[in-house]
Amino acid sequence: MIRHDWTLEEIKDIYNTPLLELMYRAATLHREYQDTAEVQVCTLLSIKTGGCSEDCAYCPQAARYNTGIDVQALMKKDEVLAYAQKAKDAGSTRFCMGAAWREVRDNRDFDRVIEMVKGVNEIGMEVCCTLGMLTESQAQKLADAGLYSYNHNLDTSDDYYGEIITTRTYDDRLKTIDNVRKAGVTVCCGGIIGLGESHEDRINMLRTLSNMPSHPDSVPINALTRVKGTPLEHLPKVEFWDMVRMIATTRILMPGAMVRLSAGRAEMSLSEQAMCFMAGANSIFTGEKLLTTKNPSFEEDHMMFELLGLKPREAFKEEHVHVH
Ligand code: SAM
Ligand code: DTB
Ligand code: SF4
Repeated sequence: MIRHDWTLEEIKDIYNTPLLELMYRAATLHREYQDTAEVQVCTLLSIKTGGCSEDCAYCPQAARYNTGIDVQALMKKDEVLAYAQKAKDAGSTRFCMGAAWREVRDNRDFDRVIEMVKGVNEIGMEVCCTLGMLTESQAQKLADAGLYSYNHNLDTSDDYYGEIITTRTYDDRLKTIDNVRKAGVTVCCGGIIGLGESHEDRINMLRTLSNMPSHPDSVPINALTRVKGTPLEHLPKVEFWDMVRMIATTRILMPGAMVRLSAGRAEMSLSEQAMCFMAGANSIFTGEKLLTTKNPSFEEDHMMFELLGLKPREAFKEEHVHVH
């Protein structure tokens, strides 16, 4: 049964279950609700890199930190479409375009992104964007252009959020997610572990996600990628087992969602990634890079799929309902 009324105590109990038992429970639900032979392959491309006005403490693209990222203007549509086609040829079925923006503005760059959305849609991939905050009418414009999904993460708990970002609020994030839903675009919303948060914060973030009126269609779980020059560069590396615990808990709370093993994959072995799939992950980000940091290559991922007997989930498998 898909629930939206999880209590903090219930989530705590699940999260604190001994690891192998937790994995077994998550794997059982995974088998019940999902096709475990399939993994959703979502290719990321940073279409506008660096120079961001925000202060997200983890982010290499924030202008205020000295991370050595070159600021680049919005990419040309033809280049974006060529990369989307390359991703499709490599087996990817979803294409996510990211921009280092605080929010979308109604300007010529947004018009150009709309054209990119139309173009990727014509290639036959599920189109996703992550462009920062969005108004309802902007979400509607993207929906009309064929946008399938919008990524906007909670990142962490409401309580811890202020330690990580001060230039916009938790409520701003929830509002954007609401605007996306109203436009009939599916929601991709998750978070990051390893920001210095407590277990309680992780549990609280999962409570917010799993008690949404409908669960996000995909939930990215990122391990902090520590980038030199950001305020979080000296934090310890996320323990692999914490990633497994987080993925399994997410799977149990939201059995119908795609749970995405996101940032951090480049530092994992094949056996570690396999363990994440066993624990309920059924989606990954692929691409030559994530946005600016290292990711396994298309070839490496192809080999992993062969080895583990996985196949990419086909595009548009479940028609989502547009509520125009
Ligand atoms: N600027 C837009 C925004 O913030 O919504 C879109 C792009 S932003 C880079 C998308 C997400 O990437 C962030 O919300 C965060 O969850 C994730 N992210 C960014 N830097 C990261 C890092 N160093 N490690 C892990 N996840 C990261
Ligand atoms: C998400 O949850 N993770 C992706 C995507 N959504 C946009 C981004 C991860 C970025 C990691 C740091 C970088 O490559 O710049
Ligand atoms: Fe800007 Fe997004 Fe990075 Fe925050 S996460 S600094 S909003 S690009």
